[in-house]
Amino acid sequence: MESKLEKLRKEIDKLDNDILKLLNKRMEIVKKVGELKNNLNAPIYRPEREKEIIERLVEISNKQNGILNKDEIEAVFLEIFAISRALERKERIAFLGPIGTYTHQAAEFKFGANAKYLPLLNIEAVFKAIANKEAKYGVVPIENNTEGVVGITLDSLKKYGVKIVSEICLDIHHSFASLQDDITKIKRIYSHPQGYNQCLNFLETHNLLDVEFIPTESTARAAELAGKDEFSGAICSKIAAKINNVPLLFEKIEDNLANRTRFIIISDFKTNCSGKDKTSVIAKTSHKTGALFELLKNFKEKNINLLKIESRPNKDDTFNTWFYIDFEGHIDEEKVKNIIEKEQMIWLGSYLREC
Ligand code: PRE
Repeated sequence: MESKLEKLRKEIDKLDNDILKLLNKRMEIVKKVGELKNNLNAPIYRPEREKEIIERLVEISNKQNGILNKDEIEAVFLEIFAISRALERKERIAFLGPIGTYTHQAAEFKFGANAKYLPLLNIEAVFKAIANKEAKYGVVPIENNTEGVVGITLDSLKKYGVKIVSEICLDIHHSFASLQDDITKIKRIYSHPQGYNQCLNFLETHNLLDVEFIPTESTARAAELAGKDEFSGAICSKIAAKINNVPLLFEKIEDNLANRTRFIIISDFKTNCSGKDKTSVIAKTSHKTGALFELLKNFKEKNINLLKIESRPNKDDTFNTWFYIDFEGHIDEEKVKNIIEKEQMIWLGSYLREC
């Protein structure tokens, strides 16, 4: 067995040497691309190009009956792209922290483990960091399929004039972590309100709905607090519990096991058309009969598929609202550009549709 294993390992070593040689060669070319982009002050992150590369490789792999599937190829190349981007220009990525949040997980998924991260304690601070150029990219949650939209993210998109350049969908699994192994002794539960509301069945089943709920700015902060309070529990991610040394009492406690959150990456530039894009806008309608109907009719007439429409309050002394709308297409397409201009919508970004 040992000699057989050694033989196979030797083959692996040889291939690893080749992979490393090719990776170094790739990174030398990437550095040249970086120099070009830096001279022109052009954006480093080009999601449409990354998509093109992955699609090409998956096709080649399928033709060659390669053992790797699409997800595996994507996982390897997303890491390669993340390292490439960091080599081209080391850019800071702000996210809704602290370390250990689901948003941190989403940021690492896109930018890799080696990027320069800036954890910030609330969503608006991430928007401010992009608007003030303290970070190039920001990662924030925008909606969850159990709880709906994150209002502060929609309001900040309206307020700060930053652009959406990408989206990420993550499966979200909550855990119940506590220093206490007897659940009946728990006196306080820490969590972000969205996390708490996603686990109501679990809380009811374990008679925890009457226990004091202390809302926190993030599920990671909840884990931190539960790590200092032996009569408490936190609803948080597995990673946050681990970072704060709080044992897991229960896992996957969310009501909806298909619980997913959509995150957006915000920045200050326009991404190119990929052929499978989504556009986000803000629209306002007047207080006239059929005004919303007239707005939506445009989409039907131009054969544009609406993906989401959400109304948000103006927050002034009226009860007037504005609309956040997602639809298929890219602003570089004539019909998309026309509808935005005609309805005087505020363009928030056109980006590769991944959710
Ligand atoms: C590269 C890196 C970053 C971009 O997001 C897309 C692709 C890559 O590693 O292939 C290279 C690059 O910067 C580019 O093609 O524009």
